Amino acid sequence: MALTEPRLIRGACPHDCPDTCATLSEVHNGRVVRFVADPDHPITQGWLCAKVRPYLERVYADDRLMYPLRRKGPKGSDRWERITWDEAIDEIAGRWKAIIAEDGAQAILPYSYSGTLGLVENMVAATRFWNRMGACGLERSICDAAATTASIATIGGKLAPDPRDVAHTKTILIWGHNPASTNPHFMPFLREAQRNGTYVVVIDPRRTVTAKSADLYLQVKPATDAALALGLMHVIFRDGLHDPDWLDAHSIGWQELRERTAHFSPEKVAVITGIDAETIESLARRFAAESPAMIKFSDGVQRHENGGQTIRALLCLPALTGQYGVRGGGIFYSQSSHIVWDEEAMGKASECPPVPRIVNMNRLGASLTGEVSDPPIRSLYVFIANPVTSTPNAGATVQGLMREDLFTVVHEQFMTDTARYADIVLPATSQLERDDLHKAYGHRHLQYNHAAVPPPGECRGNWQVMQDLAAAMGYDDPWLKQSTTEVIEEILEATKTGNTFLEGITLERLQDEGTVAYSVKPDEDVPFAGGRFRTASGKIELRCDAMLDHGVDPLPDYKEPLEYGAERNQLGDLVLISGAAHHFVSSSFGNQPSLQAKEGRPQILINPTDALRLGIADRSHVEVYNQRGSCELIARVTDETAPGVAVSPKGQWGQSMPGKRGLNWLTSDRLADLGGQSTFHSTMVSVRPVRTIAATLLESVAVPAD
Ligand SMILES: Nc1nc2c(c(=O)[nH]1)N[C@H]1C(S)=C(S)[C@@H](COP(=O)(O)OP(=O)(O)OC[C@H]3O[C@@H](n4cnc5c(=O)[nH]c(N)nc54)[C@H](O)[C@@H]3O)O[C@H]1N2
Ligand SMILES: Nc1nc2c(c(=O)[nH]1)N[C@H]1C(S)=C(S)[C@@H](COP(=O)(O)OP(=O)(O)OC[C@H]3O[C@@H](n4cnc5c(=O)[nH]c(N)nc54)[C@H](O)[C@@H]3O)O[C@H]1N2
Ligand code: SF4
Ligand SMILES: [Mo]
Repeated sequence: MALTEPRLIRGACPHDCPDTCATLSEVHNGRVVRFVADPDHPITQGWLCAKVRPYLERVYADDRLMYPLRRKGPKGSDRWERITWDEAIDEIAGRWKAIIAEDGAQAILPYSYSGTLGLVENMVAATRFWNRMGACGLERSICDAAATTASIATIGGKLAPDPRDVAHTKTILIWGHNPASTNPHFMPFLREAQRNGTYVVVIDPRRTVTAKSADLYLQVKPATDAALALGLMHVIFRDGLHDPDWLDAHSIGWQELRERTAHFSPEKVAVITGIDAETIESLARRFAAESPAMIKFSDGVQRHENGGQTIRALLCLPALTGQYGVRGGGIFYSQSSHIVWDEEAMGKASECPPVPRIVNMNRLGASLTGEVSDPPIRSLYVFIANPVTSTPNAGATVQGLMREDLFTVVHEQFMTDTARYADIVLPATSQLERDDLHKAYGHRHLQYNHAAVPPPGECRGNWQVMQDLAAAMGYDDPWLKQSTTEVIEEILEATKTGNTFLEGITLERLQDEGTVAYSVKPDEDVPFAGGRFRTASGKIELRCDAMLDHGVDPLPDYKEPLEYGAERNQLGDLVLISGAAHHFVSSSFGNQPSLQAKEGRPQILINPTDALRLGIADRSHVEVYNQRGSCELIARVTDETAPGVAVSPKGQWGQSMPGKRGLNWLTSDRLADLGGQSTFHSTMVSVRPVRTIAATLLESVAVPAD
């Protein structure tokens, strides 16, 4: 060992971020002493973001979970006793066997999402064992379900250009997306393009960091983007700026779309969106004339009740002027569909019982408290997720977790808001302590992550725990016993069939080189080259009849969310939007002191007009509340947000907030129009000053006794 040290180990950032940075760990005496970016990676380019630069603080944190724990006090009391892995696995398997004997495996719900995006530690661990068991399925719709459904139906998948192609873009609309925080390695390419003349437009209700450096910032009203897109299309059609030949050849339904957009005059759209008519007119003309023109969005813009239709409208716009298939033009959403891991190799579903029923993850609280019955969910297994902090309507989730008859296991790196309510807590490895394979969703590289050091304490990886549980349950399938590298190789080989992007890519190459670029043929480099779409029709479906199956209008349309209008609760008069925090990834890093200090205390941004109306001072404590719950935040009075819109970044942990209630105690768990999508931003709240003890005392003194 000593002879080979210090060693540099290649890895990949595991977090839910499009950049999937290539990392290097320097190991000394069995400990990682330096964790840096790979200087040779074409996208990472030698730097890590503010969140991951101090990664060793996370890996070697004092509060890292090291041993299995069993609850000692009442649920949520945070009192624990240390147990051995054998005890933990025996107890879990014993409880599950009893539940399965009485109610079937449908009463057991695994809940996981995006703590790591690794192929094995996320996707395989979330499928194989649970499929074998026949456990309750999870509809994984908290993040991107509406946009995924809309993209597949409209253009045939999530196929983005190479991020470096922004150099060819003349006009870019960054639409409901904040890459300065959420896709940081796109920013240098954008800046370079902007210096060379690319006109950058940011459309966001919040004047974000990204918006501050735009050439044009449009402070759109929340959830009105479909109307704005239809208004831009109105002008393009009205003024004959569209490309009828391209539309005839490569699209379905452009004449009907044109009729639909006739209802969205700039004047009408101005009233809906808050963007004045002249700006809509001039932006439409610029989008048509200054091409290649591109729309870049990510996942935040869809998180409201009409998120699916919104994405449909955004996808249609570049087609009008034939921007798809043009280098630097079209849509930049996600790279995910370039390589789609072979589902059968991953989950082995064909060898397993059918999934008995499916719970939508956004309805976790509702599902635990009555929405799912006959039988109810009797056991919950949470890993790579922190639903009490990150899932909507957290009050209902906590109510469910408090059920005496629910057996909850949480596999975690830290004692999160969710782990606190567990019956058994299991300690998880970090990315530096296991192998895995990562596929970026913001660029076209595979990254192999080598374990740099052995797991500390008794931490075990997700796939390892699934194997331990499988053995205890008596499942004997060979695919539950494969090593991580065997799993990766099997899935890689199965996915290669019919996917030219994987040509020449082998497990050995991935392990040796760490970063391997997709094998992109020249004619596949720009998505939709030649106007070829991956839809069944081969065209872009501006009118998309597949929408009818979802109960959605086949043409893009604008509707106001019910929570803002028709079903508005009297308790709310401000729209609450809660996008990404700059220094966390969802709730990950929310407990890391240096990042907490940079992010600041949990806050809510309120426009000065609202602050005046509500009697709220800058930096004062406020209670934010609605029909679902309440939480306490620090008010920041700022014109970064518009009147009527409050902004509070996601990810702050409830356990350090008053009443242990975080932001998601407020958020809507209604489902959006497509894909069972979350609707975090379709949330109305009220805000009032918190009556401090001092103020209450003063008032009681001031009231004259009679
Ligand atoms: N630093 C950091 N990076 C992250 C994450 C994080 O938590 N922190 N999360 C990761 C994850 S899980 C995801 S899915 C991606 C998301 O990546 P993004 O989509 O870029 O991030 P969000 O902040 O969720 O949403 C982007 C913007 O949408 C705006 N927005 C909200 N409602 C509307 C609306 O109705 N219209 C318009 N036009 N804009 C609206 C918000 O104000 C926000 O600035 O980021 C990933 N990267
Ligand atoms: N209000 C509001 N809430 C939101 C959003 C929003 O826009 N607004 N965005 C939503 C979005 S886009 C997303 S994707 C979700 C994300 O929601 P989640 O997937 O729940 O993500 P996190 O909250 O970051 O929790 C991930 C947890 O996994 C743990 N973890 C990391 N690696 C491992 C591992 O290898 N093994 C195990 N067992 N655990 C591990 C981390 O410690 C962390 O506690 O949040 C959603 N929540
Ligand atoms: S969170 Fe994103 S930007 Fe930061 S290191 Fe990870 S992949 Fe790179
Ligand atoms: Mo997400």
